[in-house]
Amino acid sequence: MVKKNTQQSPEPSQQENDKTKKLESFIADSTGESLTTNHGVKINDDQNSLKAGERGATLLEDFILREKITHFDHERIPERIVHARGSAAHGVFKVYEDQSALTRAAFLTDPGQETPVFVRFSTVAGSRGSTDLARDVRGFAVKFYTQEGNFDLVGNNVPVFFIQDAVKFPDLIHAVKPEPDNEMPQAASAHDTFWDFISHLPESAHMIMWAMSDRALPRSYRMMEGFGVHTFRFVNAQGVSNFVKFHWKPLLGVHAVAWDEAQNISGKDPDFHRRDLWDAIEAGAFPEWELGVQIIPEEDEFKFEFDILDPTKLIPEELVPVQRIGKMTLNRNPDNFFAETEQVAFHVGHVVPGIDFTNDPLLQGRLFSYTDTQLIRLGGPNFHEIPINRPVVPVHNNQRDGYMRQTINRGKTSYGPNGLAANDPQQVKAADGGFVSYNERIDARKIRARSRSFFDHFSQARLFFNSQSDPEQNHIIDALSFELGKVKAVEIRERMLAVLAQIDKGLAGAVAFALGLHVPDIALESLNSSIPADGDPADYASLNPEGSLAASAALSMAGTIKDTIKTRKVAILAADGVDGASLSTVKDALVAAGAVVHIISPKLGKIISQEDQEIVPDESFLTAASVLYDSVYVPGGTNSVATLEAEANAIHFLNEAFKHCKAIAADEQALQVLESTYFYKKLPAEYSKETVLREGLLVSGQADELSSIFKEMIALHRFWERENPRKIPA
Ligand code: HDD
Repeated sequence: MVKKNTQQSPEPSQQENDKTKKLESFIADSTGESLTTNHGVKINDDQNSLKAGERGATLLEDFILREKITHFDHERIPERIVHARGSAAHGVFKVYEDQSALTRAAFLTDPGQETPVFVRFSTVAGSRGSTDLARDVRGFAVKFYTQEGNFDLVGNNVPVFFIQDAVKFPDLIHAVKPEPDNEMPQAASAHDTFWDFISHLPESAHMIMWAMSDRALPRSYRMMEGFGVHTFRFVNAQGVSNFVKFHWKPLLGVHAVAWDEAQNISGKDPDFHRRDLWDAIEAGAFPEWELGVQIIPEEDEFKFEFDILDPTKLIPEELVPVQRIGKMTLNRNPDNFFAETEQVAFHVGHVVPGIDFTNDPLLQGRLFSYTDTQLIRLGGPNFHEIPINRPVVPVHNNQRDGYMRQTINRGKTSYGPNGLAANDPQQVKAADGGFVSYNERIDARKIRARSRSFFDHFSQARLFFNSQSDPEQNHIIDALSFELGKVKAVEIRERMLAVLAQIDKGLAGAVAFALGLHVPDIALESLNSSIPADGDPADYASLNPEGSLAASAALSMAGTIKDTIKTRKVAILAADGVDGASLSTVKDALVAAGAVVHIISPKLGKIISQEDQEIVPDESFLTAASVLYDSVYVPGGTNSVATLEAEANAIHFLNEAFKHCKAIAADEQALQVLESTYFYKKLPAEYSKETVLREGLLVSGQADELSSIFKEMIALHRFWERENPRKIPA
């Protein structure tokens, strides 16, 4: 049996798989055990150091003290240079149907095979202790423990990247990290060095649109898409290759929070995403994604308006549909954050037979960086022996020794060929599963250069902007106005406006207005500063063709799944004298549909309903905040309503929920609470269901009817149209 967390996840049988069984032998459980030193000596006194007399000096001889302090002094390892802040979970992956026509990767050919996975989500720029709700790209790294070795899909929640060549990665990260003189700001791109760099690098324009969109403010890790970003290859048993782009599609839909809300969450609960993932898994609401692939036959490599090796480009789903080929379910929280989440070592170069690389220059550079970074972060070449990194299949080779070696290799030979051990371990024929690189033909001169096919920097940025709904476009304008507003150097702001003008004149104009500037007239040819010393600027000028696709629905979040309230958090505001029947009818209906419902009252302890029943609140107004919930319900009950009406925190809760465009419902008896809010008097008292589902505000005396419409409202997630007046003073 797998050792469980103190809070037990349901259905433990589902959680046992090859990887959890292997991990089991490393798990230590101190329940009922004696306290010992690291060398197994039982400890009698862990309260006092060894001294010369009761008041005397501590003795150097105290090996128990020395060992304990020394270990403590060495507890920290360097955090990841990027993606330092993360959270992870265990799970499983299953392919729906045999994909052997496309790939020989065994885990994608056998629908009966359940492959264990470990998935780590992360922000990029912030330190380990930074907030989850920073405006940032999110890492989405999946380790598949397959029967042919580990395959790591190290992706992001955005399908493109800032740069086209790995040689620019250190520059990008130096620019976005806190500035080197004063180490500010933490976990934020809203500062001069980032925008200075971006304004000189037009290849980042497309990624910037994504990073300034609501994609950078996910409601939950469980509600994000994931992308492998690069074009990879699938290779089948016959050696036939197809290009492939990987996608993760969340079954709960793709949802975001508002920027003002994100900033507030960062104060109220900087662990918001970490807690959300943990709580959902503990509650048995296992997060699920479908694995999607876009397949591009080898002969179609050059049929697109962009280069499929360029990581700043996506392949619109209208051109190549995403086929959903399998499902991943996360069903177990880690036992130990450091041992698993911190020590897991992902590498884009961990592939299995049937999956191979392309010549994308960003991917090629990544193939070097990931092992190198683990060497410094985990302290030596044996990081693959750390339990979370071990494959579920045996490892045999002639690599030996090094810091912290765990394996005890028997025998005299650690070389091949050898005669003493009959050449063991043996190489493996391709037909028996030996990895063979795809034999791509390469016939080229050795040069430092970039293909002109990589120089269309704006048409997909424009495609993305044009594909957004009105509220999403407004959010991009607001985000750019915020970020550039935080930039001190006016010339950086102006240069960025010139870049934005290449994407969309209206966008540039709106941001310029917010900044109190005019869009400068900087010619397309002079936007790119990423030119070699001997390069002719004309050769490096950006291209900006119109692009034949006007919009792509898949790029907007507006049309995402909106038919479930599973795991959505609902606050019920209540005080003594609450109408217990109205409260429990609504609560029970929401819980039955999978929502998480918390009762929030002026104080903790208990409240007494008008029916004289005790109700235990989950939070008080001191410990809760509207930004931690997706919607609010106010039940009736004369005394409760009177208390809430006079409770400034309750009114603020509602005002803020309204400002952040959330579903709000109230019993008819609670109308006076709503009337104390800023927003209620602005709205008509009577609604049709259609208006309710447009406005996200419902008042009804019928708890049953209210529950059913309220569920539809919560599923819609947000009512962004409310932002138009933008006058809510919460
Ligand atoms: Fe990277 C970590 C994703 C480009 C160098 N990267 C890292 C992680 C993710 C990504 C999700 C965190 C893994 C974890 O949870 O432990 N990186 C990407 C994507 C990229 C990308 C989607 C572009 C398509 N990365 C990239 C480049 C380089 C790196 C171009 C260097 C040339 N990335 C690293 C790294 C990290 C890393 C320094 C830091 C920690 C680690 O590797 O294990 O090697």
